[in-house]
This record gives sequence, C-alpha cells and structure tokens, in this order.
Amino acid sequence: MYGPLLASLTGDLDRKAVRVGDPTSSADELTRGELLSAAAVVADAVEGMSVVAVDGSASIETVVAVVGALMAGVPAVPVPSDAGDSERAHIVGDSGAQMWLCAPGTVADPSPQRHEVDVAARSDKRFEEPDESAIGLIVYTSGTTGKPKGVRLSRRALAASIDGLADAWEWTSDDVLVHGLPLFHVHGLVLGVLGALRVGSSLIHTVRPTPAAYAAAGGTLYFGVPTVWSRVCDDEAAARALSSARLLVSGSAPLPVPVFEKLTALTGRSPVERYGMSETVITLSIRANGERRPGWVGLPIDGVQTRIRGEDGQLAPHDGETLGELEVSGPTVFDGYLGNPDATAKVTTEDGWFRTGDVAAVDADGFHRIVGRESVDMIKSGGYRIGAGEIEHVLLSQPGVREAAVVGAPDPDLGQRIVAFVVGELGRAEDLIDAVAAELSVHKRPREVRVVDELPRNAMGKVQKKALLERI
Ligand code: MCA
Ligand code: AMP
Repeated sequence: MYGPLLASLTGDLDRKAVRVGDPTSSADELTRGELLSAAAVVADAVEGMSVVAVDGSASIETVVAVVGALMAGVPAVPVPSDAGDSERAHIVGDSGAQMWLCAPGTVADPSPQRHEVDVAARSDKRFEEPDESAIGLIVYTSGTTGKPKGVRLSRRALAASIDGLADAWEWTSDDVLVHGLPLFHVHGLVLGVLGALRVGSSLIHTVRPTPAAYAAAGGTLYFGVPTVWSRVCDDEAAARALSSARLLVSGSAPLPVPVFEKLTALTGRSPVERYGMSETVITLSIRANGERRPGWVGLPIDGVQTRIRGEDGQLAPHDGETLGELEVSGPTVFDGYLGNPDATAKVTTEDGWFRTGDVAAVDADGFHRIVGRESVDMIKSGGYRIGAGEIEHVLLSQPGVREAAVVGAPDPDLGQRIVAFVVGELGRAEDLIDAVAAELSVHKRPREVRVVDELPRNAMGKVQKKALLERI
C-alpha cells in the first residue's frame, strides 16, 4: 500500500540527496545516484543478516549505512554516538546485531564484526525491497525502569509516518530540509533522513543544531527540538535569517509558549508543532495550511486514530478540558518491544491500541494538547527521553552511594534537567556525573548532584519525588 520506502532515490539520479557538515565549512555530499550506489555496497555486505548495528554519529556514513541496510531488507539498530560501554553492550547484545556499520576508524568494539562504510565505493547491484510488514529499524528507548528497550518499527510504520507528515506539511521534493539532530532517534533519523529521502527533498544535516548553522544553511523546512528553538531565539540575527523558510517545525518535547511567541516575532513564521514517540513514530501535527495554536500539537496525521482515557478507565470526552491518557492506533504504531512481550502487553489495550503514557486533552475540533507524562520517572531533557530508573541503577553501583533518586527539574534551556539526590559518603559529585556519562550516555548525565542526609519516603517506603522537586 505504501510502496517501496525509498522509491524516490531511484529517479533523477544527479539531484543532490544529502549533505552533512557545518554549512559554514566544507561538507560531505552525495547525489541520489551516488547514495544509491554507495549504499548498494553496504547492502551487499549485510544481505541475509538478521540485524545490524549502525553507529549513529552525525556523518554521511551513517546515512549510507542505514540506506544500505534498508535496501538489503536487514533491520538496522542505530546506536547513540555518545553511548557509554554498558549501553552499547546492552543494545548490541539485546538486538543480536551481527555486524557494526560505521565510518572508518570510529567503532573500536571487538565484536560483532565491523564493516567500515566507504562513501566513495560504488555498486550497481540493485535489491528488491521486502514487504512493508518487515521490520526496518529497531530504535532503543528508555522506560521508567530497567534498560532501554528495542522498539520494532516496520517499514509500513516508517512510510505511513513520513507520508502523513508530507500531507500535513505540503512537504515536497522542492523543499530543502535542514536540521542537526542526532541520527539515532526517530526525529533526526526517520523524519529527518528517511523523510527527506522518501519525499525526495534534499537534506542538509548541520552536524550540530546550532543557531549559526541553521541560519547559514538556507533551507525551506527546518526541524528542531524546543531547546534548539529556544537557543535560536537567543541569537536574534540567526533567528531573523530563518524568515525566508517555509516551515519551522518543533517536536520531541513541549514547545514553551514564550518560545513559540518569540520565534514568531523574530522570523514572521509561527512554528509548527508535532507530537510523536519512538513507539508511534509520528501521531499528531499542526498542518501547514491550518491553525497554529501555541501549546497545542494539532490533529492526527492521515490514517492515525487517537482517543483519551480518564483515570476511571473510561474513554474521556473531547471537550478541550478533560484530561486522560492518550491512546493511539493506526499504521504508524510499532510492532512491539524486541524480545519483551510483557512490556509490549503493558502498553497495549485489550482492543490493540497503544498507551502512550502521555496525558492529553482533545477539543471538539480534534486539536490535541499534551499536558505531560503520567510518570515522573520519564524525563525529557533536550528532547531526549531518559528513564530515572536507569540512572539510579548506575548511581547505586558507585562506591559510597547508599540511596539515589533522580528527578527531572524544570529547566529554561533543556525543558527538564536531570538532578540526582544521593545519600552516602561521597567524594566529588563530578565522579557520579562522569560515571553515568561513561556507562549510559553523555546526554543522560545528571546536570546536578545533591547530597542529602535522607530521601523523603511515604509510609510504604517509596521515595516521594514530588517532595524532591519541591526542594529545587
Ligand atoms: C559535558 N560533556 C561531557 C560531560 N560533560 N562528556 C562526557 N562526560 C561528561 N561528564 C560534553 C560532551 O563531551 C559534549 O561535548 C557536550 O558536553 C554535550 O553537551 P550537552 O549539554 O549534552 O549538549 P547540548 O548542546 O546542551 O545539547 C542540546 C541539544 C541536544 C543539542 C538540544 O540535547 C540534542 O541534540 N537533542 C535532540 C534530542 C532528540 O533528537 N530527541 C529525539 C527523540 P562536545 O560538544 O564537544 O561533543 S524524540 C523522538 O524521536 C520522537 C519521535 C519525537 O517526537 O521527535
Ligand atoms: P521518544 O520516545 O524519545 O520519542 O519520546 C516521546 C515522548 O516525547 C512522548 O511520549 C512525549 O512525552 C514527548 N513529546 C514528543 N513530542 C512532543 C510534543 N510536541 N509536545 C509534548 N511532548 C512531546
């Protein structure tokens, strides 16, 4: 029904497909034809494998690697480029990846075997795309407790999400997409790379999502997380340079209303907000030709249905006021957590809808407002989803730490900032921060460690995180 995922790569082969690099300096570039031929070499190397890991560094090799795996029909697992030892080992081990795909000299892990992507290599071998029900990507994401889980995304879910956004945003091959988001999550990789390749618009990846790089890139369509847009607003010259863009899109976390307003004032463009999740790829968006209401994330994309369920377990009315957990159904929903049917069952209703864990209201016109997460243990910092439990686990394994509790404190730059409360005999707080960066990933590190005599607990002995948040 959705056709080959990357069909537009095979037409107009001399057209620019992707450029990765700071726009103010030299960059790596590939036309569609070059990308297709370089990716065919990767596809040849991985053909027949069951899963491959891709180093998710912001590089053109990552693009070639993911396209190559998709061409060969082998599910790709993007691995965070800043992942520490345990997180990398967990992702590679849990997914059963049989090969690393990476840029030359970037991955030192002894296993599995490594294929270094050569962007200058060419092959004219062509591959038949598998059925759309085949898994295209497995993206690892955090829960409230435990290690990250592998989210199995079918090629159908990827295609339906991109097509839904193309429809909502009037996104065409005439657009030039610009962003500098990480290439190991849905936002940067699925929407930001596969989206451009499927729609046929050329992509400029700025490596880092800095205001200066965005201003210099000269695109028509820009993606950012709220932290990026807030930083753009702090650099007024850069913000004004975006006035000629067609759409400025924000997602991955709530866009604060003051940032919406300032960006509108500086660029003359109201940002378009959209809402998604690793497990649902993309669910809701403001439409390019529709109302842009600050604090609201718009309507379901084509083919997707939503509903909200109140605390009483009943479906809640769409009156713009009543809050409930958002549930989603449609072709964009994932195919379950890899090897974890219990976790999949917990987020699936009896009639097969996905429970997002986000609290929302829907108005009579179908417009959605995301109010927050049901659990305080799911933190969004700089647009990254981080589970309090995984950080607490690492902190508790450090010498001298007897108790640990992690919260997401409100932060003007990051949305939420990770603050760790610890009880014990401790040396330097920085050692705990470094331990989390080295074991999990740099973006999961606490920004602050507070040593306390005891943690507030209720009668059952459970840590009262709301009381900790009140102390900040
Ligand atoms: C500092 N650094 C450290 C340490 N302290 N490194 C190791 N150990 C330490 N203790 C250094 C790092 O080396 C790195 O340096 C730098 O700090 C990174 O700092 P950080 O503060 O993390 O970077 P930032 O610039 O503040 O990052 C802000 C950001 C980033 C750019 C907005 O958070 C970001 O890229 N967010 C996007 C997240 C995202 O795409 N989420 C999508 C998931 P150096 O700079 O030298 O390397 S959501 C999703 O996919 C759904 C579907 C959706 O809706 O979109
Ligand atoms: P992830 O799994 O990393 O993709 O994170 C998904 C989560 O990001 C969602 O469950 C929401 O909590 C949050 N999120 C994504 N987009 C938005 C948005 N536009 N507004 C509010 N929250 C968002």
